[in-house]
Amino acid sequence: MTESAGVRLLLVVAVALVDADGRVLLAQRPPGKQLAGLWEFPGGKVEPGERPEATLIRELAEELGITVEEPCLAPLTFASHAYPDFHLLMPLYVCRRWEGTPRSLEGQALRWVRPRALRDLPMPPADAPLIPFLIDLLGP
Ligand code: 9L3
Ligand code: MG
Repeated sequence: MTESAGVRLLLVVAVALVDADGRVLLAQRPPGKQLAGLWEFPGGKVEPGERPEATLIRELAEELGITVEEPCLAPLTFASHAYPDFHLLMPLYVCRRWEGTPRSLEGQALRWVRPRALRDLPMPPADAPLIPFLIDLLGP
């Protein structure tokens, strides 16, 4: 979190993992966490001094047990949302190649869904506006 002129900016990176059928992996935020129950693109906070791609590689290993090589992370777009107490800025990457099978290592439910079906899942306010970009890229 950085502070400037009273605005707190939180940089979070997220990724659309895309399987061979064009489905995308969503993770459900576990009970007890902020925004519990909502379905999000996997990712997390960028630590001070960390490159965003390194954050994603770290988070994907910690949360899903998969290994991603940096060249497989393609930037797609940015999301942003102003919460009452901070402003979230969230680049979204796309990744189609990884090693291992994503599994829940932090108690989060996981689902593979077609981009069109993302509209039926309750998502955090930063994530929902990303759906049209994925439909453009992957089809419905
Ligand atoms: N967040 C929103 N969408 C996402 C991710 C990975 C994170 N796809 C939001 C939820 C929290 C903040 O970013 O407000 C930090 O996330 P976390 O560290 O609590 O997972
Ligand atoms: Mg996370």
